[in-house]
Amino acid sequence: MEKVKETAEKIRTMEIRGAGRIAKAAAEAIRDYAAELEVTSFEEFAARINEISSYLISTRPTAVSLPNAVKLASRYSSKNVEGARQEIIENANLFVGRADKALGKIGKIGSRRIMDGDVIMTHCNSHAALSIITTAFEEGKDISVIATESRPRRQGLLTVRHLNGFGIPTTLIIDSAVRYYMKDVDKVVVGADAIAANGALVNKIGTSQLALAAHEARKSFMVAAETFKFSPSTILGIPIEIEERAASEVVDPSILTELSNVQVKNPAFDFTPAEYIDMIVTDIGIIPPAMAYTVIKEYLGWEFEEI
Ligand code: RUB
Repeated sequence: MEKVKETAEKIRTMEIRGAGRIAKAAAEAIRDYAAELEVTSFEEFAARINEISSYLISTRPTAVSLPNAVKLASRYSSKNVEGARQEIIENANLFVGRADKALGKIGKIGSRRIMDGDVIMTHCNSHAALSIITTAFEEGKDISVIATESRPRRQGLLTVRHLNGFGIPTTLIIDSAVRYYMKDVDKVVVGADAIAANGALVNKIGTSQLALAAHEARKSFMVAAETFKFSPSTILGIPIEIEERAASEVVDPSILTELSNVQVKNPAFDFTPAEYIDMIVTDIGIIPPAMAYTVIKEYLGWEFEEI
């Protein structure tokens, strides 16, 4: 239990962050918990796995990769403890292996759409988006990147550090400079925390303004998303919850004590409508946003009663 709590805390405090890494960490936590779980009955085993699954899912509400990973990892059909334990270990390992492979596939497929000389704008810190950019560069394409700072947590600093490590020429800008620089951009490449059944994208707050500016300037807007970022519950009409984070991430709380009429809002993600998205690069190929429903039904293998 202690190890799961540690992982959950790291996800909550964003020491582990980014939808893909959150998913992998949760699958590994369930696997390790199941492997060491000491119980006296199968019913107790099932109840403890359920409890730990809900606990992990509660850490961050928006990234659908988290409940998807937990569901895929904690599946079992055996009706005895040892059988179920082995199934969970195997399913969790399968998920982690597939997640790692998916990043490579997205990089390979997406990089084919990056041309020599392209200037790419990206937002926040997405390993899927970075996989496309670094693969294109390693293929010998002469590209450069404009990366947003991504207030308030400044994940853009992680992105520029990553790109610098590859030797990719990179410009760091503040979020409000996105439209100003769009004229210099050829393609926007961003990641995903969730993709709804109607093809709408949920990603770091500010993503929709990149999409809007790209649309206005007729620049291509590409999303990099593993299939486990697609949201099954949106088929049933359950909306994706946007995480609201602490005001202290935006402004020093001592300033607010003097300003009794002021409140701070800090949504961590926003929605980009499907019509602003040119393509979604997934591990099963490039798809239009209109195919989101098919991905959920065909590739996530979700049954309606399971949702
Ligand atoms: C991170 C974020 C990323 C997606 C995709 O938000 O919005 O773009 O999670 O990342 P936060 P990846 O920092 O709040 O977790 O492609 O690495 O899964």
